[in-house]
Amino acid sequence: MDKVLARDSGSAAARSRPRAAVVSIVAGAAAVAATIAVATSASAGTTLGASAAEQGRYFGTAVAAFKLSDSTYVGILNREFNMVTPENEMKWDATEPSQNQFNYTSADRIVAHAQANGMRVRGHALAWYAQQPGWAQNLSGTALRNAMVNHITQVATHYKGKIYAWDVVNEAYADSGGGRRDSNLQRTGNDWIEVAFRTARAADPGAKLCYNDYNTDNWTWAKTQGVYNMVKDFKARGVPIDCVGFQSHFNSGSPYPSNYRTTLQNFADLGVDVQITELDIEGSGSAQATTYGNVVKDCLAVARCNGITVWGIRDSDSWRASGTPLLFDGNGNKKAAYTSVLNALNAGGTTPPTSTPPTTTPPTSTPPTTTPPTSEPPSTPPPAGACTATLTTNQWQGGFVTTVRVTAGGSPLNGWSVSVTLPAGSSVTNAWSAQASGSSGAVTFRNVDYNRQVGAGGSTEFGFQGTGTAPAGTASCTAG
Ligand code: G2I
Repeated sequence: MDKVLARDSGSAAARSRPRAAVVSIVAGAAAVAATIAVATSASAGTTLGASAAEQGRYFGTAVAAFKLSDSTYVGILNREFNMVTPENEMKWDATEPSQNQFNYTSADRIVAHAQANGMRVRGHALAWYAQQPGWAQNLSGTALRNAMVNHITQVATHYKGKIYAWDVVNEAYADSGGGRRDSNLQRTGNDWIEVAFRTARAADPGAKLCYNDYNTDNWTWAKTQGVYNMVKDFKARGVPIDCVGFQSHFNSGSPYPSNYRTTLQNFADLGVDVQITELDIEGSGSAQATTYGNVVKDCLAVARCNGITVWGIRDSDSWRASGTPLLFDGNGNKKAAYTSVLNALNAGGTTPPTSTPPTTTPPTSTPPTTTPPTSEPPSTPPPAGACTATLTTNQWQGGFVTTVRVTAGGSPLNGWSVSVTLPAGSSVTNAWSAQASGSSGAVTFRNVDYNRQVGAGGSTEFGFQGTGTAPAGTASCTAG
């Protein structure tokens, strides 16, 4: 039997693809689609998505909604990829063309296509100096700051529970010098980026929140260092950031650097996931193929590299079409670069992924520093059962996000665990602010370091995401 991946990345895809390995069952009145992996012969993957899933990663592409009626395009998309990024449809000018009037038609189409085909979605992008609607370009100061917060809240809420990771802020650093890029958003105050992240976390606590940029691939570049220092500062101060996106648009002017893996690893060592978000490599033939293979190997070598997204399917779909930077030619044929990527994925054998869900920081508290590592547990542990857990669920066809509030009784908690029972056919694909044991049936979630202690009568939250039907509204909580 093929590996059934219970890891964060690629698990949904592993269950839904390759087609031969999957049976889809539509169950129950809620018409919730549950997917079950069944026995199949063991073999290396034959598609990008399946092979990436074997390594616990995803393989994605940018998608344009208007191309979803192109059968060649959709054929490749559905066969090869298990993550999609709307290329333009979730940008500010697309989703809020007039202030406070939202239009999700094109973006919803992509999300629906992804969900119907077992793919996940990277949201791109909530706050960016470019592709702003005209009305936003004309705002400044508090009016622009408020408009940004409203935009993030509305869009992230609309897609709550449907987004694997959001590019919360895109391209906020200057091309040289290591400082911030000047923009109308930057001129609202240097804290605009962290405000964007806190706003996104409040709206969709289940999505990983990423900072995304280009020319941050070479470790020695000032821009890379600037972004690195921002992420380090955010982690130190509890600003909710989960991941960094490396666009990785490579060409002769901005080549693949030999220290790329070092860059990915150094960012990961800050305690964030890393994702290659917009990969394209100009060129052709074996040179292009070799570079593509190297990028894949670098991601596989870094445990917190969750996956790779290429910025389009065929060369003709690319924003740099004349540079033929993608994996399929204009006719949809696989290029040498495709084979190189597939081989590198199938060779695998490097660093297993680390499951790294959003590390939800309660909005009003700054956790670890307030908990001295040497603090003694209470000499008399609180009695078992001295806590309660309540579930809040957002269910959609085929999946759910559940948020769990753990509330201490009359005694403080020094450690807690919550058990839930999932309906048959459902499984947990990731969890945040808690460590999950098991992924189906009875699943137990244990506190992580920062939320181990809960004061008498106080509470803390964690969450998990899954496929199938969410557990019903009760769970048992155990102290200790
Ligand atoms: O520029 C490459 C990428 C760099 N990182 C951020 C990405 O969001 C960006 O993607 C590109 C899209 O591939 C292009 O398709 O972003 C461009 C600017 O938003 C996109 O181009 C725009 C054109 O500039 C517009 O004139 C056009 O209306 O595409 C729009 C929709 O086709």
